[in-house]
Amino acid sequence: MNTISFTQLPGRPSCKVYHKPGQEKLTLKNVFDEAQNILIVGHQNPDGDAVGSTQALYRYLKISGKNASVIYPNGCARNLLWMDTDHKVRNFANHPEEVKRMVEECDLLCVLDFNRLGRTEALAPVLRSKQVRRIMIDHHLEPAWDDFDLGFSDTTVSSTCELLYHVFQAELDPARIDVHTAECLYAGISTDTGSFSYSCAHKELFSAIADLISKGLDTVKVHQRIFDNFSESRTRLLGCCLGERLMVKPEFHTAYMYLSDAELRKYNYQSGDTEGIVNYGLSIAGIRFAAFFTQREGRVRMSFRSQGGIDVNIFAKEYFNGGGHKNAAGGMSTEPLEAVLAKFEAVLPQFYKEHIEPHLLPEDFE
Ligand SMILES: [Mn+2]
Repeated sequence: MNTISFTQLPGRPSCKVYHKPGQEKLTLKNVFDEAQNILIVGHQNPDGDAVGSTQALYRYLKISGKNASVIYPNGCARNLLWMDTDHKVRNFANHPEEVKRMVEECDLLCVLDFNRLGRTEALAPVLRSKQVRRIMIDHHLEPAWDDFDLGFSDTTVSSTCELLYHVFQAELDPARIDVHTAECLYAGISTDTGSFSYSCAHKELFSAIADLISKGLDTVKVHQRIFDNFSESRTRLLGCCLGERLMVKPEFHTAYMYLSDAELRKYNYQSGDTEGIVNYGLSIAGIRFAAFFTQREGRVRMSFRSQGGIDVNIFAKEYFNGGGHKNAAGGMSTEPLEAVLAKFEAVLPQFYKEHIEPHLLPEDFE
């Protein structure tokens, strides 16, 4: 068996740096210097961290005089579009031929906020077919190292945007971070931490934000653009979830919500409208595991969030073809919504019995 060896990002021992065997001399700076046409890729259903990190790197490369573009497998939420100031982002679902041509013409692929090409779903075969250097910068568990020539992986950071900030410091030229780059980095950090409510209790994150503020970042402005920018129908959709679709299982410290495709249509669902809704489950006293199910395009997508020792990465992997982080993960099923919900309730006792020791449940904060 081949063992993979890693180096560390200077100054950050928690960030593993991977080099494909034989390519140990590659540095991020050299790779960018040698590339003419850089394509930056986000994951399926790009969230605030995906859009923030890809747009921040795009901006940095543009300021560095590089020709760069950003693509996503499908569209992002309306409240994230302000980050694409050049209106150059293309998504594969709406512009398949144009995106194929962009992949064909690039000489470097950079993937951010995911760590295996499969996360781009329908776009993955297009990316795989292009023989070109691939770079990965990400904070999720278990990267598919073989997919990349050079990889930066730190699972202790709040977000890919936080990691990208550290990569700028250690490997690139932080003086080129301008106000807009700072805004994009902050957008990813604030969304991936649920507005600084989880994964954010480390001083390095706040030092980074202090530095971004010194570059002109207005945190209030970014917060309003992202969190106070929903459509009326999205707010009513949230009301439907909380009022009519909330199930609480106190014996398992669990709450879940679900939406069928009929309900999504009723509330004029737009991409990104269900982002963050899962977290409301955790706002109930005593609830440590929250799940959210949406039925769309013949699939049920799931978001899992937890607190403390409840490992939803294990849960998502074991029962719902998914994964992610210990306290935030996702899953997918092609079964009908009713069957998925029934399975969820059925596997809870088993999951608790096998994976949750009573002492791992965090104490109530009363
Ligand atoms: Mn992220």
